Amino acid sequence: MQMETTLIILKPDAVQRGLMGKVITRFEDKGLRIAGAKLMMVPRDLAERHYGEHKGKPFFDGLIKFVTSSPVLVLAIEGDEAITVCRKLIGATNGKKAEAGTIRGDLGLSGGMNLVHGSDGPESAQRELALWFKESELVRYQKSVEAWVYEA
Ligand code: DAT
Ligand code: MG
Repeated sequence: MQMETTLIILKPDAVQRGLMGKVITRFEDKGLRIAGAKLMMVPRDLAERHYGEHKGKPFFDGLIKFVTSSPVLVLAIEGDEAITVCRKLIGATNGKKAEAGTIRGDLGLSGGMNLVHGSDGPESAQRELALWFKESELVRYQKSVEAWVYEA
């Protein structure tokens, strides 16, 4: 097993559309564990640091405006290969192109307002978790159902 923690953000459109429960359920149903959660308005400097790799791109200003416009729900999610598994559950960037069965493929039609962020690799996960959570805000525990999720 390769236990990993990944940074997931339910973006303003997910919160405003009342889809938080549905989206969290996707991750829980998969067998993943919530290790941290907070609802917050995103300060502009945090949004810019989080999306730093996209600075200078044509959609950057709109992206920052969008993620700072209304609250987000920030999650740390744990599980075997959680980073890749969550990216698969989330689906391709544009909701119109994302496969049916994925969160974006089932719930959205937009390229910019695409409901969920998920770290795209181990380095991003580490960097993003450190940006959004203090170590003391991450809760380490086991769920007894995991005995029925993972083979011994
Ligand atoms: P992802 O969120 O799938 O990792 P990304 O890292 O390439 O996608 O881009 C970050 C976010 O920026 C993405 O979730 C939505 C927005 N974005 C990306 N490309 C865009 C585009 N061509 N037009 C508008 N928004 C875009
Ligand atoms: Mg990305």
